[in-house]
Amino acid sequence: MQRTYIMVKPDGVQRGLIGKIIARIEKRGLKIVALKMYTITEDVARAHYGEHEGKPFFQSLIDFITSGPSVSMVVEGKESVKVMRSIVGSTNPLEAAPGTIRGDLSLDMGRNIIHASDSIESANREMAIHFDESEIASFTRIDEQWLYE
Ligand code: IDP
Ligand code: MG
Repeated sequence: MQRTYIMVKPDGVQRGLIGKIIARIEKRGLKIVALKMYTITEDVARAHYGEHEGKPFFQSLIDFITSGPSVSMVVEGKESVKVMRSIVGSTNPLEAAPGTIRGDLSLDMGRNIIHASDSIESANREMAIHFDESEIASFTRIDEQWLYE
């Protein structure tokens, strides 16, 4: 099974959307195997968004992501990277399809409430930034035999 890294960003936390977002992930059948809330430090934020260093929005992105608590998760399941990117929707909420998290719950590129890793390589890199391996649980959900053939 594949793992991906998900973050409810500070705007999602402030707007009281943690539960709604987690419910969508769980309902799809994906399994949350790690979860914690903390305020990301500047160093962690720069490592997490390293690929965007030098872009015009980089500093405001760092300021925003460190501005308050966010919720970090590891989500596991069949093709979880691809499935989570499709549940999350396009980066620009104005282009995100209705039914996606961003398309239903946000309006602005800089306030798009959730992060999801864009590849298996990014997922592995981001999980290692935010979690120790010992913080990631290994268990079977009781509905797994009905989720997978
Ligand atoms: P993603 O979150 O859909 O993977 P990325 O291109 O990796 O999108 O960008 C990371 C985050 O940086 C986005 O979620 C968004 O919050 C912010 N961002 C990306 N491009 C812009 C921009 O052009 N203006 C403002 N913020 C941006
Ligand atoms: Mg990205």
